[in-house]
Amino acid sequence: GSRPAYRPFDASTRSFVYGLQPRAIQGMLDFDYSCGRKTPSVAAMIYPFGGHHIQKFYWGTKETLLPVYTSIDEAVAKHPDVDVVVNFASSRSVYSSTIDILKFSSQIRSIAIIAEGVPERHARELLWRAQDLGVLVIGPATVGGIKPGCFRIGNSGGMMDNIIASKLYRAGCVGYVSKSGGMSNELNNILSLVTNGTYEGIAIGGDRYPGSTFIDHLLRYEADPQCKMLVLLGEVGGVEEYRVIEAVKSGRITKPIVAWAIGTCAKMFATDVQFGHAGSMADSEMETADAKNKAMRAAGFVVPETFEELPTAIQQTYQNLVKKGVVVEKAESDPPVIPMDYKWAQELGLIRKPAAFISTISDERGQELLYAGMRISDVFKEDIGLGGVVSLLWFKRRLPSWATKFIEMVLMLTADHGPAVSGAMNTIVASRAGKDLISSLASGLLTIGSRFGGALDEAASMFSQARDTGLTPREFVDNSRKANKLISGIGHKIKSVNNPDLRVELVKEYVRKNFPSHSLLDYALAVEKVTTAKKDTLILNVDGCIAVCFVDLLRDSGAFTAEEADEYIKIGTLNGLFVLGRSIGFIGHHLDQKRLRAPLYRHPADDIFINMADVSQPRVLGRMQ
Ligand code: Q5B
Repeated sequence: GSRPAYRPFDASTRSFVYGLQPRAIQGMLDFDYSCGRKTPSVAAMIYPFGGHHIQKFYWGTKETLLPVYTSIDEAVAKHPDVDVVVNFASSRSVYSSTIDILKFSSQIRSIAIIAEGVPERHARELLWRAQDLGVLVIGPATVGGIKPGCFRIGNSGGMMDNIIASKLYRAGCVGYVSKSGGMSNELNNILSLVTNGTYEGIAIGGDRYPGSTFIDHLLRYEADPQCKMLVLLGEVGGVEEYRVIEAVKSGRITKPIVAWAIGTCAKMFATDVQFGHAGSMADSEMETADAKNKAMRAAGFVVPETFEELPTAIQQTYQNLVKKGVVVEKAESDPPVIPMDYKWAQELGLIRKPAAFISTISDERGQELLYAGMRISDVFKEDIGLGGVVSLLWFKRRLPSWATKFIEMVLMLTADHGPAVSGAMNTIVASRAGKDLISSLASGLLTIGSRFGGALDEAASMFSQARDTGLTPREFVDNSRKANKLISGIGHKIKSVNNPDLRVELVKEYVRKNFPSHSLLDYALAVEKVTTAKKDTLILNVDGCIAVCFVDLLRDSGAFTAEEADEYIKIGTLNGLFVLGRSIGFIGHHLDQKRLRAPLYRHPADDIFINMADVSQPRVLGRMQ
């Protein structure tokens, strides 16, 4: 690339992210956008599993697509402008993936390794190989680092509000190094308050063998004319601070450097203390934080007396540079507004939106599934049965047991009525055409209509209206005939007075015995007397009988108001009973055909009277060419 070795990241840096890390990538893209970058800093993802695909990300208020490649080879070939890899591979695969990436060292010049728990022998080998190839490695065990206004490695810098608060969307003049990512957030904050901000900040990671150390980055900052002062946040353990001391002493580092070694409290413990990082334990006196602070002070670093005084020390050093004219402060400009993620804004209570749906029957969001407020465990504890479940989910209330038993009875006796009825036929034909269970079932269900199985709602409405308006059964039948209207719930293809439908008999018997009232059933039976006098197949059929009994249930169980009872009929509840019951049979017919390996059905032509007598010759519509 065209950028100098001391400046691996600038405003045109492009990277690959190894691993599927959509959140981290979105964070990088949001950062880019806040910096005013014109192109995203992530060019692509590399993920060996799942094949090629693309993923969608926000770019400001718009969206952008990033490719996912399965190998570094392909990614490198497709994106010659990329020279950084942010490697999110796990500790198990980070070694092999980094070795792969290093094969492209002529293009990939920097690698950030985020994984924690990388075995030290692997880390050492990677470190050695990268050094040999002149590739900068940051990590392992780090969030990486940040180059304000230019490039953000993964999640470093924290959430977007933190990025904005610490002014990381534009460059300051202070370059810092620390071990921990958490402390680097703190430094970004301090620098934004007491200086013109961070120029670049790297967290080298807390492992014993980081890919690059304090001195590597501080020498880069020293060489970079845009970086005016240095901050080193060291810690107890290891000797890396002494390498910086050497560089200051030998004149390789000349820029003002403010430093602090964390862990001065270690001496307050009676035994050796291992702090959070693998490397943060003093093996000798010189590795203690106190010894480091003393040595750095002696070498001419600005070292405060306590950590609390670090901001003041940084501020004074910075102000000196301003006074001398080394740093020229620029007027601030506001960063572009990054749209807040919807979820986050909602969580913060900043926005509201009318829900597109309302639902009032069930809720699975809590610990336990609720049916109309009843816990699923109580559904079983109280043994409310299928009728109880239907009463909860359809009517949002618990009905008395005579009513839930009636619902179950209806489901049981409508479950099937042989293979010859319209719906079963269609299920069977569909099944034999090779359709799956759901298609075959749907095919049967779609057959349910005003003549077959779907006459309940209309029957309920016709009979109750007739009775409510005071029509005698005969007047009702006569009126219907005059209006040329069939009475829903009356008539059957094969059942008749002499061949009674025993299902209807069972329903009548149950209702007479258990319902508090059955006035509409009685009215319907009086109507049946009139119709069967004309033709013995004009019986009160199974649809009609269930329908009028259900009206009696709705009106006289005490569980519904009169308005609710009417509404349930109006909104088409009762056909639901037949649909639900008969689904059992249709599924049975489908399984039966599959079990029988029944072949494709074709209806015999001799069973279809084909007649085109009224078509003398094909009619032509429109103009022929
Ligand atoms: N007539 C059910 O028709 C059927 C009349 C009527 C006054 C009536 C017919 C009908 C209303 C809808 C209804 C549910 C189509 C039926 C069911 C589930 C099932 C099915 C199974 C299962 C039968 C002959 C003469 C004509 C008509 C007159 C007929 N119905 N008058 N009110 N309702 N009913 N459907 O036998 O003077 O000779 O011209 O539409 O309730 O689907 O098992 O199969 O469990 O699966 O073909 O039980 O009744 O009679 O149409 O030839 O009529 O009676 O006007 O008079 P049919 P049609 P006319 S239960």
